Amino acid sequence: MFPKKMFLSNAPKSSEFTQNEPPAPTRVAEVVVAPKLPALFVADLHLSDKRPQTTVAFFDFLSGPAQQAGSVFILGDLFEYWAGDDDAGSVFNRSVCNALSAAVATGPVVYFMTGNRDLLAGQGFAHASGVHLLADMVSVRFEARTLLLAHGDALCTSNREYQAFRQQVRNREWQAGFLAQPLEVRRASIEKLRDQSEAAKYEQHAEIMDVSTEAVTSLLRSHGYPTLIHGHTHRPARHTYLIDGHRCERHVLPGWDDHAVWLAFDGTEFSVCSDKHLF
Ligand SMILES: [Mn+2]
Repeated sequence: MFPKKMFLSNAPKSSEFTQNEPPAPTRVAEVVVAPKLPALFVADLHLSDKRPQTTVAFFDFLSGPAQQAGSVFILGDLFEYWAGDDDAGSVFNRSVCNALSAAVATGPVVYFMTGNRDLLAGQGFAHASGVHLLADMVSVRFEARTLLLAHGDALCTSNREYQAFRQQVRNREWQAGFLAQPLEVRRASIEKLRDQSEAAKYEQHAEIMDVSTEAVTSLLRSHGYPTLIHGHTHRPARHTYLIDGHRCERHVLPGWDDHAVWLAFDGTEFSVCSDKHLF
């Protein structure tokens, strides 16, 4: 995540982009009905040309386990950063899009929602990669069970400064202003901010970097007590809650670090899988 004040200071003033219309709203699904099973869930791969082993693990995942799946859900932060859909042409990003495209052609339906790192991935990315775009918070409905999917950062409500920043960078007008800058300028801004963000993390208390129990409880209650799956916090776990007499689960997806790791759902049971166990 980017520190609020630095990111905002790099954005153009609104008067500088009044000539530009905000980008067209990206078409995203808020409900997926009965996707093909088994379904695999991944998040927080943080792919970049500086993490070649993780990138290879993702390509092997796409050409291996994903080919046996009915659907793959990528719940945000697939990329370490994405400076805009005109960034799809860089050598690295193109290689990831091509790998996704090849996987989709022969295997599963791949769904993607943005995280805080790749927030600007939209229709251009979807066209280049063959993925279906999802809203951040999507309901996946099976006959007897509903899964609620999110990146997870919206649930970290104890971090008020971050939530204010999140709201701002999701504003279409703000995004139009940022995207109006040349690609190289955007890349440089994000690189700089990412370094500062890494340093800033150590100043935060551990609790406010995690999801808030109140936010999770409220969300599960308002959605009819589904099973929640999210990433972002890099705190993999399977939590259970008893809310209003209903048993609910929250699966937190792990971040990737050189190896592929995913959650699999066969329609009844969940299992955590990793490429470490394949060889
Ligand atoms: Mn994240």
